[in-house]
Order: sequence, then structure tokens, then C-alpha cells
Amino acid sequence: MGETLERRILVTGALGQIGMELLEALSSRYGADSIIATDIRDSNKLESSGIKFHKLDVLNKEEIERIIQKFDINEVYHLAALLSASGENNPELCWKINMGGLLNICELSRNYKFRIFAPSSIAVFGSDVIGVANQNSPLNPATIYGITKVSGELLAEYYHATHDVDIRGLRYPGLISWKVMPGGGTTDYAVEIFHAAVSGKRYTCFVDEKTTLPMMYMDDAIRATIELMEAPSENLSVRGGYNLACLSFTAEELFQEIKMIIPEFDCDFEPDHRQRYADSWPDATDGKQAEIDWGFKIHYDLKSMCYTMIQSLRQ
Ligand code: NAD
Ligand code: AKB
Repeated sequence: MGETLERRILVTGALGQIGMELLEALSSRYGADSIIATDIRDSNKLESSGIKFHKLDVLNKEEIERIIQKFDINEVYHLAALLSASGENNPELCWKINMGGLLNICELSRNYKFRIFAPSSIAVFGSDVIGVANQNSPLNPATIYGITKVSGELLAEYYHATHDVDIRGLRYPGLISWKVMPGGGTTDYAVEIFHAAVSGKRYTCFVDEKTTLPMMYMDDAIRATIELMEAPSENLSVRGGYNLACLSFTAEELFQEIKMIIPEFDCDFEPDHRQRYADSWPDATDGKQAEIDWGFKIHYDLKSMCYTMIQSLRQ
């Protein structure tokens, strides 16, 4: 697809943490009338935005096809998924949604030739990766969610190599944002802590203070997504999921950074079942390949991210 062509975009799982922010960014870049937002949940949240909304289950291939035909879609951002903590609660459903949905989108792209964005995650890595995960570090995940993400990356590489599907992916780290609460992940503590701090509540963090994970402010993640989708196809050496340069901090460091802005804020640490998922993930990711192939650079550091989160939530 040439970059000057008019975009007709379908977003699945659009009411989630990433979807709601991506819709805003896509809408200001390409126009609200170029976007069809869908989700399995119903919503009237988008009524004033000018973006059309359809209720859609990504396991319903006929209905996806009907929408693709009706609106002549040439780009799909496939965000519908179950995340790590929800996935561990229901592995069968996690496999069905994460793999079934992606397979439907890839199969339809064979016929309709639309470009796909299918996110992967740092959950593709397992505890055999110590410290920093590189693009080619081993992929031995400990969660069913991670297994679906590794399988999704393989599916993407296969459909690209064998069926010429233009599919692109990022291994998002934990994403920190203030507009929509995260949906059932392990990195959710890094968002919940801000909501507690701003509303004057003590926070009980569900991982221990030493837990270090790759993280990123949502604005950087949305910019990475759009930059990747606009990059010339021939520049891309990875189809399943690019590592990104990211932030890396302990839960304690996050707490202390927030405390610098809100000195009365207090937090304690009571690890639950999610500690195991966090422990299986790397501390950081190396994003060299994304920088070489399409020039991605991170803008927010821990300090500017904390400041922006708190200012935005206060407003
Ligand atoms: P989210 O849970 O906030 O949103 C997912 C959306 O998918 C929800 O609105 C949900 O209603 C919808 N959904 C669930 N099942 C569906 C189905 N069968 N059909 C249609 N919609 C369905 O998730 P998110 O944080 O926005 O994540 C989006 C994508 O990014 C996922 O693939 C996720 O694995 C990936 N990702 C997210 C993060 C993060 O920190 N948010 C990090 C790494 C990867
Ligand atoms: C989760 O915690 O499940 C997500 C992710 C890192 O994929 N935020």
C-alpha cells in the first residue's frame, strides 16, 4: 500500500487500554471518518468522536469479512486479546481469542490484501533470558499468554513469507497510560499506582519492590505503532514483533519517583500470583533493530512519564 493512499482502517478490541488512545491518534492523523472501531463489548463512548462503532467478536470470521467488504478496509489494527493475568485464569479462552482472532485476520488478508498490525509482547520471553532481552533472545514463555504471543509471531512470519501478507508487530512492554484502565495484565500495577497516588489513597502493589520490568509511556507506544505501520515494507526485517527501546525500573523506583511529586503518598508491597509472571519476564529490552529498520526512539523517561501521568490524572 503506498503511503499516499487513503486509509480505511478497522480496529479490533478498540475499547481497551491501547485501542482508545490509538483511535484518537489515528483519527487526528487520518480523519475520524476513515476509522471503524469494533469490540466484543458495546459502547457509546465514541458517539461524539465521529468514529463509527460496530460490536464485533473477532472469532466471528463472517462478520469481520462483512465489515471489511462493506468499508473496503485496507488496514487492520488487531488489538483484541486476553492479557497475561486474565489468560492464566482461563488458558483455553486465551488461546481461542488470541490465536483464533489472529488467524481469522491473517486468512482474510490473503484475499483482501489489507495491511495488519498485530501486537506481540515482552511476555514472549521466559526466565532463561536474564536482564536485557535482545531481538533474537530465546522465546520460552512461562504463561499461556506468552505462548499465544510467540505463536502469533510465528503465524505473522509464516503469512508474510508464504502468502505475502503485509503484517507488522511490536513486542510492547508494559504500557502506562491514564485515559483507560489496563485490562487484566501483570504490568497493571504501574498504572494503578498513579490512580491511588492522585486520589490520596495508599497503594498495595501486587509485585515486590525489586521487580524490574520493561515499560513505556503510552504516547511512545502509539507513535511506535503508527511509525511502524507507515514504514516502507521493504525496510522491515522482522514481521512477528520488534523489540523496542524501553524504560526499565523497579516497583520501588516507580513509587519513589511518584513520592517526589506527591510526598504524602504511601505504598506497600504484597506479591500475589502475578509475581510469577513478572519474574519470568526480562528487566529490559534492546530495541536496536527497530531503530535501524524504521528509526524508532523512545521520548519519555521515568521522570517525564511520572510528571505527565500525574498532571493528566489531576486534570
Ligand atoms: P485490553 O484488555 O485493554 O483491550 C482488549 C480489548 O479486546 C478489550 O476492549 C476487550 O473487550 C476486547 N476483546 C476481548 N475479546 C474479544 C473478542 N473475542 N472479540 C473482540 N474484542 C475482544 O488490552 P490492550 O492493553 O489494549 O492490548 C491490546 C493488544 O496489545 C493485545 O494484543 C495485548 O496483548 C497487546 N499488549 C498490550 C500491552 C499493554 O501493556 N497494554 C503490552 C503488551 C502487549
Ligand atoms: C500484561 O501485563 O499482560 C501486558 C503485557 C506486558 O503484555 N501488559
